[in-house]
Amino acid sequence: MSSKSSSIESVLTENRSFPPPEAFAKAARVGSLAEYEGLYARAERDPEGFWAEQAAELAWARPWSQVLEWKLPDARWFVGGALNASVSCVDRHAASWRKNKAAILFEGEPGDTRVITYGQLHREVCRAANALTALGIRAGDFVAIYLPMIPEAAIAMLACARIGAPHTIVFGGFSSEALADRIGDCKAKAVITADGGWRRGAIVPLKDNVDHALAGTTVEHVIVVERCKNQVAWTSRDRWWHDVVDTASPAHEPVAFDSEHPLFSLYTSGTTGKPKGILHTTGGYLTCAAYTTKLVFDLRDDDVFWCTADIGWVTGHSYVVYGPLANGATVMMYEGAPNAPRTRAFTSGRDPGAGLDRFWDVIERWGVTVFYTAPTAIRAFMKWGDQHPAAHDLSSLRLLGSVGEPINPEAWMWYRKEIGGDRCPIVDTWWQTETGSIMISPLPGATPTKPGSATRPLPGISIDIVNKDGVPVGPNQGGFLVITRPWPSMLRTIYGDHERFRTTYFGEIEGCYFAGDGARRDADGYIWIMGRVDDVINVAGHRLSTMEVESALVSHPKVAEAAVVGRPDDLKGQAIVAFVTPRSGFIGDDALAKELREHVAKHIGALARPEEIRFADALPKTRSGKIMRRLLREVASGSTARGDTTTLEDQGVLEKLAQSFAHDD
Ligand code: 7RM
Repeated sequence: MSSKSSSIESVLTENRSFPPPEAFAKAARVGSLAEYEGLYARAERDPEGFWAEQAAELAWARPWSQVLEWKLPDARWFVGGALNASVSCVDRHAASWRKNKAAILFEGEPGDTRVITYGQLHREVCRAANALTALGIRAGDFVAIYLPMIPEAAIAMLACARIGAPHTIVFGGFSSEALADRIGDCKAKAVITADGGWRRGAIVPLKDNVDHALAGTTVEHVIVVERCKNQVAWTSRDRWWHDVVDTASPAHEPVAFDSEHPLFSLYTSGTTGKPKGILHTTGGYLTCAAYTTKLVFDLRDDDVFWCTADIGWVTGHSYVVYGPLANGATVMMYEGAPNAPRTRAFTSGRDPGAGLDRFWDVIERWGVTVFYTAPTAIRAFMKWGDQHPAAHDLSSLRLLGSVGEPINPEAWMWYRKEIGGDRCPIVDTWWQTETGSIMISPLPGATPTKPGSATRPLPGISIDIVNKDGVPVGPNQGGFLVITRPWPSMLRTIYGDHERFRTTYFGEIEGCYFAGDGARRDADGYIWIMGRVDDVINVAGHRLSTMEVESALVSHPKVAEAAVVGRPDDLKGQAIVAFVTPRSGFIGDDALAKELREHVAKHIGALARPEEIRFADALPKTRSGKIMRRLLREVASGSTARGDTTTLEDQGVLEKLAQSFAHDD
């Protein structure tokens, strides 16, 4: 083990000896549905008063003079206020009894571990801030971060925030072209990367990718964390993190920035090929990240919160770094793949197994109490088999979360039973990169859940479901999900394209924010997200949501996962093609295909019976678990043009699917 690691047991014992939880929340834990409704009503009556109360939980250097200035589509929150995000996330805890509390529990894919207390995090963030400043990075300069899930990722983000340099994180699984596009778009002055990162036992060559991406860019400096000790090329703009950060002073006087100072931009794909740089600002974003973490996950000082998202995704921004740290919580950070075993060097020579239980192993060894992951991961776990979680003691868990796509009821039930042991509430949280923080979610212990529904909006969030004229639709009628009032963590613009921002989000439905999702609200006021409105197939003049057909398929006991697309069809306009991954132990043969076609016909109607069923071991997905239907459409229609595949997690999957098509036909 490296000298940086310390024993897990000692940290957890330390945690238990701290004083009981205190002062997390003035808007305390919500204990019942009536209490939720009361809080919701209060926020509706006085939204600005409500949000001011939430913002007051942060450390402000200068109070705001006005809560909100709103001129659709432009919002300014906490106008005149000034703060430094890293002070709320780090300094105030480091200056309290939490200084020796673990902020980050880290496990690398090989099995190496580190524990970083709030006191240590403070010193590291200060060092990194000093190092960036010494290199000439100033407030307003963009810094690109291209790192694996290692503590330096959080440290780099907070150091950028500390000096007012907005960060743009590019997911480590993205190619050098994707990185170059994003660096070029935000005109980043520096890149923080690593020599490599571990993924399924292999090294992702991050530094090499950066080198390829940098030709003809504005980047002046590259800071490289030594992680895998793989060989890297070196130029005059490169610096080792340990040379510039470890040697810098651990003291740094933070400057306060305007509440509307940009905190970060994060690229997300849109309907056109060009990714959108979603811009978030400081006061409003941090207010909501902190508020929603407190409300939805109800974190206490003895919790270990594990949000499995990579920091390259907005979920990692809000629920690995800004939200939990603003609350003084302990977060778990794991570098690698969910199906990678530790190496023998870290299992005291014991057989590490195949690694299909890695997440449960992490939960057990670190005592994770709150676990937040994506339905796609849950369906993978189902596919790998129940014996893997069953082999571990998961009794430390008290709350489970889901995010990224609608969770099918079967996966929900499996999650509840096999992982939560029927004991843990599940929070199904709906939100977007654009919303910055959770908008719709049950509150544990207050909102009765229904499998597959994100339930009701959080206090302060005004949601409606409307038709294209903006008229609210009735119960159980499908419509567009909109947010009818501004909220502090709303995106402020698409970087460099304010007009696209206006038309995309405020130009579709008069007077409100258009999320791009279809949804319905049931008679109890529960919201059911139906998926992106552009994922619609038209079969013989009937509009079908791909989601609907997929839900029917995954309700079949032999199906682990399904993706449905339309293929041009001379007769019907579009024909339904379903890509299906069977659950372990079942074979995708003609008999199963027939069974599934009938199953869908029975559940939805003959109209929805898939024309064709294609079995595949895996579906092409983004890292956050969103099935890339566009690619499947291309495969299904026999086209070889692939367009932009930079967000695809595993390029191999696509090759396989295309081949299976060519050979089977
Ligand atoms: C956090 C995140 C946003 C899109 C969104 C939805 C889908 C996310 C849920 C969900 C149903 C959920 N940001 N989505 N969460 N659909 N239930 N709980 O995923 O910008 O990457 O994606 O994801 O379609 O519009 S994101």
